[in-house]
Amino acid sequence: MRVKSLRFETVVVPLSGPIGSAIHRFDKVGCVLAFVETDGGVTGEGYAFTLNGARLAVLKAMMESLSHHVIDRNVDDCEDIWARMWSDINFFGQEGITVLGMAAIDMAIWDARGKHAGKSIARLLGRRREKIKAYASGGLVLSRNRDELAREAETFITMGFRAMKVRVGCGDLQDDISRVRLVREVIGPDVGLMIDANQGLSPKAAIRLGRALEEENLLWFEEPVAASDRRGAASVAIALDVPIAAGETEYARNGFRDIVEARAVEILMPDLMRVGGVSEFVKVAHYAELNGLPISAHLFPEQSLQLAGAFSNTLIFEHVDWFSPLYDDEIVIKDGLAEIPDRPGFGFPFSRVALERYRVSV
Ligand code: SMN
Ligand code: MG
Repeated sequence: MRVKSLRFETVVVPLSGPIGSAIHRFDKVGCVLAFVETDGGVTGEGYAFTLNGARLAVLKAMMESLSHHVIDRNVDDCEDIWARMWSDINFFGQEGITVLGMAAIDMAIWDARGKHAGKSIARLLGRRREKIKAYASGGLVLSRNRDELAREAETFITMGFRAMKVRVGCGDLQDDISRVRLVREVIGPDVGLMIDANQGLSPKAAIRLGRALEEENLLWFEEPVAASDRRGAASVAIALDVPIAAGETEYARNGFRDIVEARAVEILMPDLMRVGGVSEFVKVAHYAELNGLPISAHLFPEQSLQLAGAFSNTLIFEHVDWFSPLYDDEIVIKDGLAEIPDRPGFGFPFSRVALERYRVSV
């Protein structure tokens, strides 16, 4: 099945409220959607996104610059297409915007492969499970006050979640501690709780915070320090019992090799666009497994579900509702578990109505 054309659309989707972390502040997400049309009558879909819609034009131009690697190619040659794009971006650098551009195209090709075969991507990769434990990640952020934090934690429980993540790194260690303790009080001892500092702490501050929260029985401590500070992250990992999770800021094989070799991380969190798409996600997931490390995909909830369905070392699934307005289908969460759709490709085609509503020109 050959690719006849590749086209892109840009959308900006408003969130239900602002999201503030130690380093982010956004109230909408902008996406460049990639559509691969094949001579088999199938449309494969993928995307990459930016916070607040910043630099959408750059991202779109990056994708357009890679189109010639895909046109007229058989979608089953996805490994060769990936390798050619990877080689092409070498001159600009194999991280950042270059990798995001490749990733959206690679995702669209895998979606087309699945749709052509009439199989979900989990089935194409080899299925491991039909449901996965989920955690709520789209709230409990620094931009909520204490009342909002408590109410949101309760809402997540009502929605069926049995695990959730709180953002820390507000600049005041005592505040961070009391906000995490407040959420723990609201949800009780049996609901999974993790923290994410979004790179906002020094290694010493991270160790102090981790020690102060030992009693809270956290599932992990995510991105305690700057992603570039591998040595600092390793020192936090040695000092604390709570597992250190990171990887959302790493690009492709090189990034994951570096954090694993530095012993800076105990749970790997590949992000479908920053890792370079499905083709590279597969390699990172297996690399983690060979190193005895669990993974938990970062964002791309509708697509990452298929990956959670395929790899033995998947720990838990990150749920946010930020992108859900783009789809007709919804992620189903019951008793703390997310259902992994058994529909062709990613199983979440973009809604035509949503594309009309959120389309922007860049
Ligand atoms: C996160 C990522 C991107 C924007 C805001 C927050 C967060 C996560 O680190 O893990 O989801
Ligand atoms: Mg994070």
